[in-house]
Amino acid sequence: MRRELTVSHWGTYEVERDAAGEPRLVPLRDDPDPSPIGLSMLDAYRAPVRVGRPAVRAGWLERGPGSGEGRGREPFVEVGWDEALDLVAGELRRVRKRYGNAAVFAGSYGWASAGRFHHAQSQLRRFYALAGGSVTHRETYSYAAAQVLLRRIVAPMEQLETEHTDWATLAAHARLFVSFGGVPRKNAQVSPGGAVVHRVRDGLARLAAAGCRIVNFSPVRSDLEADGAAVEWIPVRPNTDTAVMLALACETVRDGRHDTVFLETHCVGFERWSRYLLGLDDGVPKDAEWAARLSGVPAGRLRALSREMSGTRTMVNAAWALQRAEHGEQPYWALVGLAAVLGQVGLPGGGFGVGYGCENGPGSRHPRWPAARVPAGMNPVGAFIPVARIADMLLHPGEPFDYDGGTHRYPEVRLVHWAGGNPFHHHQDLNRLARAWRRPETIVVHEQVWNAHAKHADIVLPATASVERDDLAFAVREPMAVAMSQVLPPYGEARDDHAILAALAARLGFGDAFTEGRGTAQWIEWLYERSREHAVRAGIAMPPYAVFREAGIARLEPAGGERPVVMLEAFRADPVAHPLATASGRIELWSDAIAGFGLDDCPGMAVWREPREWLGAPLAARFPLHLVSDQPHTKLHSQLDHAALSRANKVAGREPVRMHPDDAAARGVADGDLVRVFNDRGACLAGAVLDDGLRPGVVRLSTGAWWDPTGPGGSCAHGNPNVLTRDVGTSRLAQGCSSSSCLVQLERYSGVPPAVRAFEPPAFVRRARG
Ligand SMILES: Nc1nc2c(c(=O)[nH]1)N[C@H]1C(S)=C(S)[C@@H](COP(=O)(O)OP(=O)(O)OC[C@H]3O[C@@H](n4cnc5c(=O)[nH]c(N)nc54)[C@H](O)[C@@H]3O)O[C@H]1N2
Ligand SMILES: Nc1nc2c(c(=O)[nH]1)N[C@H]1C(S)=C(S)[C@@H](COP(=O)(O)OP(=O)(O)OC[C@H]3O[C@@H](n4cnc5c(=O)[nH]c(N)nc54)[C@H](O)[C@@H]3O)O[C@H]1N2
Ligand SMILES: [Mo]
Repeated sequence: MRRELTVSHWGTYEVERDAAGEPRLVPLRDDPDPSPIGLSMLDAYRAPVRVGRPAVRAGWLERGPGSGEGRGREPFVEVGWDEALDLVAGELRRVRKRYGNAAVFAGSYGWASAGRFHHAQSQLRRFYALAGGSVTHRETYSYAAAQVLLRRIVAPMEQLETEHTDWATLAAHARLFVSFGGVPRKNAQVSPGGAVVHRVRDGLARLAAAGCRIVNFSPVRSDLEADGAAVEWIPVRPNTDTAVMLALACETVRDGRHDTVFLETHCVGFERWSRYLLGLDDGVPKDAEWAARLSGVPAGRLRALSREMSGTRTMVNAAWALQRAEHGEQPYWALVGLAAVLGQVGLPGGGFGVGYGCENGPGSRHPRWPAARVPAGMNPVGAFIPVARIADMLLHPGEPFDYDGGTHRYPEVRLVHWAGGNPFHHHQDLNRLARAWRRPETIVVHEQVWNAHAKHADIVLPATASVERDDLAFAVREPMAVAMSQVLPPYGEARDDHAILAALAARLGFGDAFTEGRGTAQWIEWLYERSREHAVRAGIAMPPYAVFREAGIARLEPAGGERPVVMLEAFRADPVAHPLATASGRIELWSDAIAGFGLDDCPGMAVWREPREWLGAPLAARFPLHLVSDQPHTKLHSQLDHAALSRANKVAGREPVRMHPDDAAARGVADGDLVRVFNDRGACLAGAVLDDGLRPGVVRLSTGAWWDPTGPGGSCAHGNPNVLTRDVGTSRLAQGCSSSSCLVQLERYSGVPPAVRAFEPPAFVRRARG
């Protein structure tokens, strides 16, 4: 009998059916540490907050494009599919004819769902390549600063991320593992495209069992918990990691413990960077005392750690959260610089990590090979934005912005088309985004649920969930390909993104080009066969499609077995034969190119620059708490916030905000109290949880609570931290998001608690008679 499986970013699940055929999900038996996030998935995808029918904002239907001030306020009118698709096709035709394709934004950032074929962005990209193009985005919310920086100074982030030294090699060789921002198991629940085997718990346990010492610089103790190990927790002040790393490098150099040979043969720019570290030009040595004042970490501990690091095989790692901050380029450049000074880059167990624990992938030994994707085609429109500059684009059309050494202009966007992402979850300063969102003439959204993103659209097209589709799952460095089976019928009238776009393409005259005459089943087989060809070239044998479909799973085993992975091993062994793709072919501790851009907020080497919002800033007098808005452990971003697991974690019906007992006592707040978190940008309600595993002065409100601006004065009644975060680029180099640099104040909420309306669909009305 055919084995039924379904795949989500947070895990692979077997489908069991009772006598009546009712499905139930259980974790894949090969998974040693399954994530609970998926277990309440089936119920959640049957909840009434699903979008069941196409719907159009009443004001848009009556008055046509424009009238954006009604978004998020006006009721919706449900319409049939044909009418909805005709409206979207008509709008696309109108806007393209009148203003050209550069007036359409289909950058549509977001995680959507696992599954290669039904990946919403892939489908949308393909659609717009055939439709004459659209404005798109560059880089990610996850790690834009690292992406733009690292390719210039060491190697592309995408390469490094999939090339982390594996856990077994670390256990065999590393004797000291120093992490900034931990190795959070909560985050390693996910792999984009589908986690299969969760390995971080065992990886850390193995490291500890082998006697490797583990040190965690983080405002949050639980960011690094290894079974069977005493982890040293150093509660660093948020956003000061750069200072700590500079000091660790400075102390090493000052003592002459640095690896002069490695710096000579594999790096450029050490001369200049060491002058900065030692303070030869500015008179300020970036030593342990200097860093202690900024970071709150005792100077003695930093000096001792620096000695331990250079005498031991050491891995230094940084979470991505560090670079989602103002000047987020700097901690990553300093991390690479510190590893270069220690001289262990490319050795087993040594060097640097750029995200152990951020996802399940880093540290895997399973082979990396390029599985096939839906062919994207070419987008002829050149206009783009750095992904996190969406509100700037809408508010400042035609104005210039800097990015990666160039100056570009924001396009004038009239139509926004989004599928598979939730800007009303992911963007900073949501009140500002909502203002920007009034500007376009028309906003079309494919959504599964009536979240704030759907509620702020003009035309909402109901999309199926992954459990409602057959598909094919492959994720980077996961050990298996999985045949996904449809577990549930589509909710209401929901359709697959592919089907929606195929119907639009047919209306616009390129239906056959979009589908290439293939149905869904044929596309899935086509993707499998293309992937199989790639696999064979990488030395991995995969079964014929029919066998795979029946078995549900194909193991991706390379001929000759899996091999240890050591990041930058070949470059280390022979930097002449295997140069890096940087301008010099080496690690750049000084970059002529970046220096040449003349950016005051990102000069030619790793430096300390104060963010505008951190605990050392003047603003801390009014807003004395640093907000950590990390990834939620009970969901993926905003996805499944309405499911049982996430709801069970709420406090007083709101997202929990964790704070140190001293900070709570100073404000008269008790565990379980409703509190108001606020700054000049906005406010939200949240439920207090006291936690001595936080650095005092730091509060932690994880992301993902659906934005619900129905609280007092338009505040969020539910606890979305992005009403508080600042919408500013990391620097003029990368323009990434700066969600980690945010100051707030908090008080006990004594008013009448407003109801949480986040999970209620909008109001619907019948069409006005005309
Ligand atoms: N303050 C703060 N903000 C952050 C971060 C932070 O650390 N702090 N992290 C940032 C990061 S790293 C990221 S990656 C972003 C994440 O931001 P997003 O990826 O935008 O967040 P999701 O909630 O996953 O949004 C996915 C949306 O797609 C919908 N969806 C799922 N599957 C499908 C499908 O098949 N078709 C369609 N049409 N829709 C589908 C879901 O219902 C959901 O609304 O958030 C960023 N924002
Ligand atoms: N369960 C779950 N897992 C996820 C996701 C999810 O939504 N849910 N999202 C996924 C995505 S899209 C991404 S990009 C990754 C993100 O991976 P990360 O960026 O690593 O995730 P975060 O949880 O934001 O941050 C990790 C930890 O860094 C710490 N931190 C914050 N600021 C600082 C600082 O200034 N200094 C130091 N030293 N530490 C700091 C916080 O305590 C936090 O717990 O996670 C992925 N994993
Ligand atoms: Mo991300």
